Amino acid sequence: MKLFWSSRSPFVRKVMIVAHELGIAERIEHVRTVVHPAKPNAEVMAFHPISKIPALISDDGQAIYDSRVICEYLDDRFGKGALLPASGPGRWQVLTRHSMIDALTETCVMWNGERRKPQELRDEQIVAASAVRVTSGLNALEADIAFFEEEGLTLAHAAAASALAYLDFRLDTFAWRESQPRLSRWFAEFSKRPSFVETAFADVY
Ligand SMILES: N[C@@H](CCC(=O)N[C@@H](CS)C(=O)NCC(=O)O)C(=O)O
Repeated sequence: MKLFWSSRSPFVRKVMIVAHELGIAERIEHVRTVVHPAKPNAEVMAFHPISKIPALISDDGQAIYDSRVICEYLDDRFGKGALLPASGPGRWQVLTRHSMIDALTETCVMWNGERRKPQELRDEQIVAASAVRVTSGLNALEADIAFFEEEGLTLAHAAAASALAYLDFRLDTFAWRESQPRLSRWFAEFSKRPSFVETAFADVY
């Protein structure tokens, strides 16, 4: 399999955490990729028409995206569904949490992009609203912490770890740990997992 990959992307990292947890990380060839909203990447667009990463090319040549679909594909194909219940309320719980955390991550990516703009181009309303949304998402995770502490590993756990790591990577002045103490402790524990250590962010590609 090939993965359009970057060491800076929280969505790529989530997929690779899942791949490590499933023991299949070495079966995924990284295609180092640079993407930017202002510069659609023709190589990626040949597989993902909107030029987003991650995008996976399966062994039989099928393009699979976005990150949620890739995670579910890997779990189904290699994990026998270990990271997502097959049916029942538990399935919708994991899928809904995963979606919320992805929305939180998207907000962090947008926030980081806005923050880095020169002051005359920066929209301070977007910056302020991003902080409100992210705080609200983290509050929801803190309120829901029993799920993360007590359930076995799910796709939502991988998504949460990647989202929190991205905050440290790109938005480290946003101090969330004091107001989310249980989430902070859960994240500190998760950070010891080899799947997390092996997928560290780097400002390279
Ligand atoms: N919902 C998508 C989001 C992917 C996404 O936004 N990826 C960013 C990199 S972190 C990207 O491809 N940005 C390039 C662009 O927006 O053109 C997923 O979960 O895969």
